[in-house]
Amino acid sequence: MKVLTSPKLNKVEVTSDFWKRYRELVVKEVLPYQWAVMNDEADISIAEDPQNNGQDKNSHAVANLKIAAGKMEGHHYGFPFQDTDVYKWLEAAAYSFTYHPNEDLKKITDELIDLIADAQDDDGYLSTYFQIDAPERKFKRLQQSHELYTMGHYIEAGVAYFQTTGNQKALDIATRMADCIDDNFGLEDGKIAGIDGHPEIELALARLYEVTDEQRYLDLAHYFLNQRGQDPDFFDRQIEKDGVDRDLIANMQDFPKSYYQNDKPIKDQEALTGHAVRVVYLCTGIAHVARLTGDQDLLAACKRFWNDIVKRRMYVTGNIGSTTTGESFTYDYDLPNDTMYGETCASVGMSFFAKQMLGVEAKGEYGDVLEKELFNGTLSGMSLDGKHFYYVNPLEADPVASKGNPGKSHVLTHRADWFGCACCPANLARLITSVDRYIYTVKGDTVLSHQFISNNASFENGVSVEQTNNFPWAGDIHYTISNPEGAEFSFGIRIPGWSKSTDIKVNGQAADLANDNGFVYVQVAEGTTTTIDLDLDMSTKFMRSNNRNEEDYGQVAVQRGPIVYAAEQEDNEIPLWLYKVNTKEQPEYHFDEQLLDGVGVVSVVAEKPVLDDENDDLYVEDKEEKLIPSKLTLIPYYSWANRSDGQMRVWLNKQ
Ligand code: FUB
Ligand code: ZN
Repeated sequence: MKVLTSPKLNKVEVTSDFWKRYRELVVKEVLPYQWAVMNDEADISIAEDPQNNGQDKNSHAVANLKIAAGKMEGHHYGFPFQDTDVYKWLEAAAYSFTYHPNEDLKKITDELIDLIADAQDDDGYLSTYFQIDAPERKFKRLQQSHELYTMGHYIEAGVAYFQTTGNQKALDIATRMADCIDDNFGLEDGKIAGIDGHPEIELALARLYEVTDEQRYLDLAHYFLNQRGQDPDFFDRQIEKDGVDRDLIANMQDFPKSYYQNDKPIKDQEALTGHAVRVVYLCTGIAHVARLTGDQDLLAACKRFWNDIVKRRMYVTGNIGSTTTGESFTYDYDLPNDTMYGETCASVGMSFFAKQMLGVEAKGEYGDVLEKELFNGTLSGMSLDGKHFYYVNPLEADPVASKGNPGKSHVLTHRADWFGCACCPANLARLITSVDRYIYTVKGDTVLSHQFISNNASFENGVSVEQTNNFPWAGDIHYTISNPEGAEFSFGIRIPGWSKSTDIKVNGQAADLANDNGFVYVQVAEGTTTTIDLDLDMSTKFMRSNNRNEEDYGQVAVQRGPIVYAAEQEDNEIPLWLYKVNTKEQPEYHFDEQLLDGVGVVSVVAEKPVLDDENDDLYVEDKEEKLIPSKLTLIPYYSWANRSDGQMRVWLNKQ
């Protein structure tokens, strides 16, 4: 008798031109460049590091591992979490093998696994700063040490490397690390009843559990989530013992407990605040563990925290983190555009969170935000040549302001070669090389197609899905779904929040499908081939912000499909703040193949006053302004700062 099985995803081959360009760029430029930088072999300048971390030209990240492995002499250099640059890079490389096998790179990564194994202590511990220069302080200053954060990043890389190459050693390093952490942390006598100041280990252990099926790892992830906020003085007591004047990262102890999300237990937190990347990594772990364990408190918490971020603290581009002070969230609706932070890692982390929320429940909003991040807030973190990066992603920038106002010096108007704290570049690389994992979510007998990224997907039960489109530039999306011998299943397609009218045809016939929480569903029976054609509303829209947000009141942002647009000095006469957009006139749109590697360009009708003379008085009585008809040319936000150094604005004054 034939056993019919539910669909389980096997492989997703990305065929989207947009994403293929980025994914090949990572293989050809980004990975070799970052490897050279981490080996101190690249001729780079990191003098403009907005974090002003007092670094020299070198990363030293690979050298730290060599020293820990006894293959080189010297001291550790860089942040205590410098190892994570290498691990994120390794994870990015691991995913790249699924679409671009590369023997030369594989030789490097296999050798890197060997090096990491050699650097690992016998008990599974691995954090090169402590191994090289402060063994007596292991696990003694967890607020700042990033030891579990660092090992968490390796665990993620090890899992990915094992999954894509079958390298058992890569996974063994990860399980030995997890065992070490399990031996040292927990509520049992003799263990440390503590947590790490930077969440990451939770989401990493959940991933490790999924590949090993080892319950202890899920329990440990659950422990770290439950323990957070149970003992708010834990870090202070450790610091007292370790020595108050011995900060591993200057002044980190001055931040409040909420900065580390350690002021209250997760179940009692209304919203999370503090450091933005910490928040979204924590939320990713909460959602993942909630799904795996069914913990109702965690389920409720991740929905609460999602709502708070998305409804009150997120920029129109998906960026998060309103202030450079502590790279943090501030308060609801505080979304300044020119002093903001919007760290690339925070948008990458928000993508992780959205992916996990899609696993928790089939709600289109999660796919909407994931899409917003993928096409805007994350991609802006890298230049089109793959060798320059943004840490801070502003929505308004002016080189004169960045140079002249210390409060804006963290806002760069061109991307940097590298950073003293280089968390973002490889984080973005691993997101791009794994974007195939962000297209579908399978839940029981339902396959959710939530991202419009052309691909060929195959499932273990013989089901295949071909998705073709020219997204994000065109809104016609086509699916061919064959189900030769699998069980009947439900195929859910996200209807994006921005598409106000969507035509759907099933097998060539117009279909009136109910929108259920942002998805429409088509049943796919055994032995059938089903075609679905979607026509999304790609009209260019003027967006406004909730008017509780003071910064954007009276202004509009331009969006077409998922792409948020920006005006740049390169295309428009400055100052950009003088333009007043006429929102009653429909913007023009065309695709320019030659510009910025091929982008959609929008032109909006505007008016602007004549620029006052430098010798005019600073203040004069207000009179009706004479406005001159004008136009503003806009390019996708993600592609800004790839030409000359100049002003940029997303939010534009409205007539
Ligand atoms: O603390 C480790 C990483 O460095 C964080 O995730 C980033 O925000 C940067 O501060
Ligand atoms: Zn970062």
